[in-house]
Amino acid sequence: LFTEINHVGIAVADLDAAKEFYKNSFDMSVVHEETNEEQGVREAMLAVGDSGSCIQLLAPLTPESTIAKFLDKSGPGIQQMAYTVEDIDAVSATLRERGLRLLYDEPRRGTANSRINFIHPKDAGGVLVELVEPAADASH
Ligand code: V0V
Repeated sequence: LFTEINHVGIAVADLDAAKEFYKNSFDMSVVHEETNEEQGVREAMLAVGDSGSCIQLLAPLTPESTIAKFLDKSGPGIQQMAYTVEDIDAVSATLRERGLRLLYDEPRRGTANSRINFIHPKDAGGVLVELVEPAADASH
């Protein structure tokens, strides 16, 4: 169903401070950064060496946003596990057939113009699982 781990998403209060920490502590640098108003986040992708794996730092845009709520409840830390899929519509249909709830009826726009949806954490063992169908021209 899933072809690889796309990224692990980490909630942070301050994106710039988190980027500094990852740079200074782990020599990890930003390969992509954007603001996603619909998702209420500023996000930065950081590459793990040349592996193609990334972590995604997620900072809240507003106090009502999903990430702000997560920070209030759980504090900073891992918020989501994102898998790459080739065809998000087909994978979503399969998951629904298997009785899992997806958060959105139709995929929404994610990082670098990917198409994304989420499995409710209550249906996935307490893990917020994100499905990512990368844009055709994207490297991740
Ligand atoms: C909430 N819960 C979680 C969780 N968030 N469990 C594991 N991981 C998380 N991240 C649990 C929570 O402890 C509750 O369990 C229960 O789910 C209901 O949570 P809640 O506090 O009432 O929170 P809600 O219902 O307001 O929101 C939860 C959901 C929300 C998952 C529906 O976070 C959401 O819509 N997430 C999808 C969008 C998103 O995460 N966007 C930001 C990333 P108990 O206490 O009842 O047992 S944007 C992104 O990833 C982008 C742009 C990208 O990758 O491209």
